[in-house]
Amino acid sequence: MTLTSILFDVDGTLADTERDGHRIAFNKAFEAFGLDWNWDVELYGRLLAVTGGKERIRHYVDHWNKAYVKPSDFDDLVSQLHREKTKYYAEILEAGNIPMRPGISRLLKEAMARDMKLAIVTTTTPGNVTTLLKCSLDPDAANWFDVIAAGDIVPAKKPAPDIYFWAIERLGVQPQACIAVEDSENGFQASRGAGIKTVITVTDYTKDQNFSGAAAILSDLGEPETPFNVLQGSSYGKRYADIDLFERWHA
Ligand code: XBP
Ligand code: MG
Repeated sequence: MTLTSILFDVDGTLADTERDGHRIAFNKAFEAFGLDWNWDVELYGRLLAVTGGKERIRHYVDHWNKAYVKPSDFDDLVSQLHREKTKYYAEILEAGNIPMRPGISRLLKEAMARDMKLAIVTTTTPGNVTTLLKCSLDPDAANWFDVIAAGDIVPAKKPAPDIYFWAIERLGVQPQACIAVEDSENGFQASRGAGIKTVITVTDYTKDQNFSGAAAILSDLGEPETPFNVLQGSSYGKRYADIDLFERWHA
């Protein structure tokens, strides 16, 4: 089957958002609510095992802060904390501090020039996606995508495949016509669970995770002047990922 569609994860894949974006925003929200919780770089890496910010806060309280006595309205508190966190995260993006990863802008433009279908498939809050695209890619970049699948639209977040199933149904394509780009084991399990071939671009947080069965594992998508490192799979003699290379991985 011909490759018609590329599906992109957001956090860790489009941009390295977690350590200096989401993590900082969570900590600011905790401080604003008078909580002495602080997620350092190492702890946050462990908390990334759970996708979704609200889910991550609950997981932290249940597993890492057992001394904390939950108030009766704890669910409300989680929602409020997460809203506050989302506000701070937008401020960080608007300050222009989170660039796109190498090759993302170039590959998206090449895919559009070839009339391919593009989708975003993420567990993050929808507003985070549009703000990131606007601030770090292009003012109009949200319109580059045929489908944006984000946040709570499916109850079961990655590693469940549900968000990928939702996205390909909206795109109107078969999984065999797609490639996904992911950075994490949770994301890879989701895309693979939906039957979609997946290329991995690792981050510092995910480089030691298990990606066996991926079409390729790369440092990043690379640029002509700053080539990628191929950690697993073949680059067919190429120095950066373009649509031709995606077609070879897909074949
Ligand atoms: C990554 C996530 C998200 C973010 C935080 O998603 O798990 O939860 O860490 O965003 P992906 P929210 O890699 O699928 O893009 O606080 O908005 O959930
Ligand atoms: Mg990710």
